[in-house]
Amino acid sequence: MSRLVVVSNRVADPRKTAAGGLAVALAEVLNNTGGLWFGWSGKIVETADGVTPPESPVHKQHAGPVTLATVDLSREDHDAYYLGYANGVLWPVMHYRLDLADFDAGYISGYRRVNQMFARKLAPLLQPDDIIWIHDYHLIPLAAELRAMGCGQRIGFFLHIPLPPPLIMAAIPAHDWLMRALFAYDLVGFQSHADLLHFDRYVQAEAHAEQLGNGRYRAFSRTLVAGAFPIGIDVEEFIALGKNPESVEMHDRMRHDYAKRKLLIGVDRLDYSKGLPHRMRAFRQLLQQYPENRNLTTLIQIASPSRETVLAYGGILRELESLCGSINGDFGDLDWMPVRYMHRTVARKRLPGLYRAGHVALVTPLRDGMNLVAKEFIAAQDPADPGVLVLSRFAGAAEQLKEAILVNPYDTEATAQAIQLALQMPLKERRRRHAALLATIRREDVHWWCQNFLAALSETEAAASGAPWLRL
Ligand code: GDG
Repeated sequence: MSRLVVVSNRVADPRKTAAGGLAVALAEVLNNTGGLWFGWSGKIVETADGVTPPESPVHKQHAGPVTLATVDLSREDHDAYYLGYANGVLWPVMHYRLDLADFDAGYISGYRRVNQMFARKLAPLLQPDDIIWIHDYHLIPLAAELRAMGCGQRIGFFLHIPLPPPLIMAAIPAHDWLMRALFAYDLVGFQSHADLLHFDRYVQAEAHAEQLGNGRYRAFSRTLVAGAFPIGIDVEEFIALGKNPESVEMHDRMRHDYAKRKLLIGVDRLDYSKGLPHRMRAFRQLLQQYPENRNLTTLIQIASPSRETVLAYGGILRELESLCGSINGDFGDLDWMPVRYMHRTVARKRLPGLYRAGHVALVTPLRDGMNLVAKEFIAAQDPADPGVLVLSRFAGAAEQLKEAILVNPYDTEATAQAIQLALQMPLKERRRRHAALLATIRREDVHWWCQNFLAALSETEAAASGAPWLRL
């Protein structure tokens, strides 16, 4: 059996239980095959102005049969690659937010430099029959860099975030370079069929790719397979997490403290793609349009800190604080605060209890690759008395979770109506929808996702038989 090599911007220690669903799933596959996980260590090496820092050595650590190999980044590389190009250009554009993109011409050279450095450090660690799985928008050109160094192994890529329609993608000055870099992979996976369709339209229009059937595309003298592989969660692990004392205590305390009220729950990284201000406006509309909810409904919004050094994130924080303050000021009472907003992270072992205490979850991103919170909320519910999921139609998860109440988060009134419907939903209907949703996330869980992707990758034609890769 081939060894699996996973590459992602950050590497998680598979032995630590705090790691999320993705880390757990990848760790499981890595544990089975005895694999290597390569990425950035999270450390930034500071150097004096004008001094070129020495290149980072590879730090190796063994976690059972898995080797974790990491490299540090210099401040300059981190700022251009991670803050600049990945999170200042690719993240906003791929979430359809051209208005927030910072197309500073200097970022792309840092992005490329770090991908080249990753390739230089990774190549000597590779074995001829390794299967390599590269993750996410930070590392799009990594396979091209590896190919230019002569790597002929099978290489797959999974994009965790959306791929926008061709004309939005085309706003990135180097979009053709990025798309060409994708053709260095043997398999490219997207979260949803919508993303796959955008890829199909892009490569046919901009790269004149030939469609060979069965998801195969030919361009730049290379053939790749593209497909939709919606990521799931480890449902059984999440259900088990919900039985731990911290989670049970969280649930009981919330239901006790809010005994007279219905709870709406939102759990998101504080990110402009998650639609938090739109959600607050819909909640305000709910209180205006359906005054019977006043004093009887509380929205608990966790907005965990994220990428605080990226400029665009300061604005969303201030906007959210101001909206929550004004809702509480306008509608609150001496014994009722309509919105409890927390700009902090809740311990993972408490999350299932928080979700289970919710009568309704508000998962209303403006655009999202998948959205795992929606799936975690379903897994955490009591099947006998489940809460209701209000889900944005713009989350990748909406393609699978048809029994949620799907909303357009830009439509404040319709979203308020949907929340009202969720709050009023009879038990029988809640149970019916929840049973169907739980069956879906169980069937299409994170292990299904991993296995499908790796099976599709091992079925691709070996890259070694393709044309030699010319440096981009
Ligand atoms: C990217 C894509 C795609 C959140 N707050 C807390 C907390 N979380 C955890 C959730 C969940 C994860 O973070 C968030 O996952 P999402 O899928 O919602 O979103 P992104 O972070 O944007 O992830 C996304 C995903 O990659 C996977 O491919 O679905 O579309 O953007 O697991 O539980 N965890 C803890 N405390 C918090 O306060 N412990």
